[in-house]
Order: sequence, then C-alpha cells, then structure tokens
Amino acid sequence: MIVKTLDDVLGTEHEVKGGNWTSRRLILRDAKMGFSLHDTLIHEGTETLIWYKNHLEAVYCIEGQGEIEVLPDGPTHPIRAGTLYALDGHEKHLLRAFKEMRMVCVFNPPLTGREVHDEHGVYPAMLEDA
Ligand code: 9YT
Repeated sequence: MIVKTLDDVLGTEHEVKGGNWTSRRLILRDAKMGFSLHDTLIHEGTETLIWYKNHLEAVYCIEGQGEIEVLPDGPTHPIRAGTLYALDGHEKHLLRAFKEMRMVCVFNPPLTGREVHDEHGVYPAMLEDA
C-alpha cells in the first residue's frame, strides 16, 4: 500500500516545472499501478499547446478557471472546479488558465516522473528507457 501527501513531493524531483505548469507527481510508473496521478497547477494567464499522442489523460479541475480548445477546429469547453475532461482520442489542444487551475491528472500509460512537453506539446512514449 502506498500512502503519501503532497508535502512529500514538494521540493523533490517529482515536483516538475513545465513553464506554464507545475506538476506534483504522486504516483508514477515505478508504483506499478498502471497509471500515474498528478496534482498539477496551470499558471494563471497561460496558454499551453498539448498533444499526448502517446498517452491517455483524464483531468479533473478542483480549483480555478479556464478553457480547453480542441485543435484544429474546436470546440472550446469552459473549465472550472468540478469539470472533468478525458482525452480519449489523443486530441491536440490548447489549455488556457484565466485563474490558476489546480488539476488532478491521470495518465495511462503512467509517466516515469521526469517528462516535460517537447515543442509539439508531446511527452515521449517512455523516457526512462530512452
Ligand atoms: C492538464 C495538463 O495536461 N497539464 C500539463 C501537465 C501534465 N498534466 C502533468 O505532467 O501533470
């Protein structure tokens, strides 16, 4: 059984800063749960291009306000506390935060822990074996 708190992650290598966001990675691939789980802050006033072509991601907003625009033609969905979106089609998207958003993010396959987006908004398939 795994028990930890956000404080256990803050200030460690599993608090990953991605420019527009800070991802506090609570459960990672090495936990062998089949998913990773992150408590992520999307910083206010930012717009981030994201394309998880190698991963499925579900995102549940628990604080803040923003929107997600599916590329290339929309739609655009508002996001506020209580909104869930799940990228079950590997949708390329723009994520905008009007007020800092706090998101609970789940990835399948799980992240190894160190991933940041490349210039296309993509995470590599499996960084730790690279
Ligand atoms: C919502 C989203 O995809 N934000 C980017 C960071 C990512 N969720 C992560 O690595 O925690």
